[in-house]
Amino acid sequence: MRFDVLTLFPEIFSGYLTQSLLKRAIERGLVSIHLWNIRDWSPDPKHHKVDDRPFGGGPGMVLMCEPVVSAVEAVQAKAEPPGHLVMLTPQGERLTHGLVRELARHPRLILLCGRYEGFDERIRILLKPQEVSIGDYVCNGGEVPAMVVIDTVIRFVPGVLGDESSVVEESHAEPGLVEYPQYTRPRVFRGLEVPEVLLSGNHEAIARWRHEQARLRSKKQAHEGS
Ligand code: 6GU
Repeated sequence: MRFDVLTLFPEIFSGYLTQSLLKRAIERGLVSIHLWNIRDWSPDPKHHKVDDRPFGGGPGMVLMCEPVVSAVEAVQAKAEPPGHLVMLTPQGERLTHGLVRELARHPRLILLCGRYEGFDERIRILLKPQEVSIGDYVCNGGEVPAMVVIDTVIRFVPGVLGDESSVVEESHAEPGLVEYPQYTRPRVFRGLEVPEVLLSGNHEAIARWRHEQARLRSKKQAHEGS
């Protein structure tokens, strides 16, 4: 699966790209990530301007049509297929497990990251992106949300997770049912012991205990969420 990220700050991604799971997926040729600086498509050769003050007044700066539209069109033309365009914006559709799975069906995603006060409205009209938000809060730009999209989507790319079962078994794959508590060594830490059943070797009992714990946790979360 191929991702093309259009951003004003490609360097934000460098640490993330060299992180283990993603790094391994890239090395194995399962995922490729191409970073593009929107500034490179600025029509202004001197200052590489990409934003301007909003017509009608108001705070902040607005990303201009020309560099953004040119950048998206140029990047789409660089490889086949042109890719599914996703605009990261707090006004977008909320990223859920279901939306992640849908996005993962595309062989190529173009992720358009905004900054400042947003995009000129004509960018939406012309490019008709799918607008995606990662939650009910405002980030300073679309870069961290784009990393969230990549991080969640690649888990659905066959072979990316070492253990094929993980994506199914883990939290949120089963709607409303979250993970059970996990323990590793030591058996006692600051007086806190690992539940006896996990040391029993009784796989059936362990499965039952985990299922019950997961149920209790999802119940607790539902109450906290309301
Ligand atoms: Cl996609 N972008 C920004 N700037 N803030 C957000 C977001 C996206 N999703 C939640 N908050």
